[in-house]
Amino acid sequence: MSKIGDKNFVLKYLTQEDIRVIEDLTNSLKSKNITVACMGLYNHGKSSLLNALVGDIEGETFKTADIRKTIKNKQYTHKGLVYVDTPGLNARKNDDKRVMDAVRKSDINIFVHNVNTGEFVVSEVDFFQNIKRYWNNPKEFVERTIFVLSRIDEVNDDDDIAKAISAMSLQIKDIFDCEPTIVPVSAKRWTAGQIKDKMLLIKKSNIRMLDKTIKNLCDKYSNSFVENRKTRLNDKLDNTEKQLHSKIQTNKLEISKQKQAQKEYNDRLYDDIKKIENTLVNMYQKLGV
Ligand SMILES: Nc1nc2c(ncn2[C@@H]2O[C@H](COP(=O)(O)OP(=O)(O)OP(=O)(O)O)[C@@H](O)[C@H]2O)c(=O)[nH]1
Ligand SMILES: [Mg+2]
Repeated sequence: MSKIGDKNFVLKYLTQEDIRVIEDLTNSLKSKNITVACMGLYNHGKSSLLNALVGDIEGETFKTADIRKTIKNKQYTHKGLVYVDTPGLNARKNDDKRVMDAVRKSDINIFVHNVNTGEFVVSEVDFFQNIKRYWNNPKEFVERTIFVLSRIDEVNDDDDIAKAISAMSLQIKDIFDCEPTIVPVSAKRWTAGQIKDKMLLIKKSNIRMLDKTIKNLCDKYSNSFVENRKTRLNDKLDNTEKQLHSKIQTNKLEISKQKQAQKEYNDRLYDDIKKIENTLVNMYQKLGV
């Protein structure tokens, strides 16, 4: 068996996480669908929004509630788009990892932000800073992300919506140095509009506008999705190679340290033998043997 085919050998030098990421990225190359990942803080309305986007009035496709409902990434395919729902950022330790998993595999992102909190809060900014730190091309993240200002039915004054949008825009520009696309929506109005057959409510929900924005992004970037997926896989492979090289250097250093230590030990032993021999010679001389 070749070394790389030996699981124990691979796990000694690469983490299980590395292997999973490489497998995920390789699989994403085979997929013909466009993946839309939805993310944001706990309870900000991600699952409700996705239900509206896939046309589910009952809200059964993606589970929603006031208590924490989404614990795993869940995906659903609708009209050629794979919508991925993720657990709330910062809700639990492993949740952010699940969100990062989804972003890594997605072609388009929807970042949901609750209008009631005003501008992006610290944990959202931390998430963006992490993207900036670990993504090879952070601007590309903003270009293929739609920032959604959710639950707009809960504010009475349209000025508050405008203020939140300009504050969010400034924050994104500050971090990524590029302009975000921000769409204010209300999943609640969309559901009510559908149930009561009220066009005005549906229009004011802005869900159709969001749907259009997603389709436009799909058209704009359709040629680069496969290229992006390849780039992400190559970047990961490059990083893994660098990681392995650095392990080789560490191991070489360790071997040379051990050799040096062994040499010093041998030298000390040799000195001791010499001392014992000299002592014996002296003793024999004193005894006149
Ligand atoms: N008023 C109003 N409430 C909403 C809207 N969208 C969602 N909600 C409510 O917000 C709460 C959370 O909605 P979810 O869609 O489950 O939120 P989530 O972000 O998926 O939550 P987690 O998966 O637990 O992180 C529920 O009580 C929803 O009814 C909206 O547009 N307007
Ligand atoms: Mg949810």
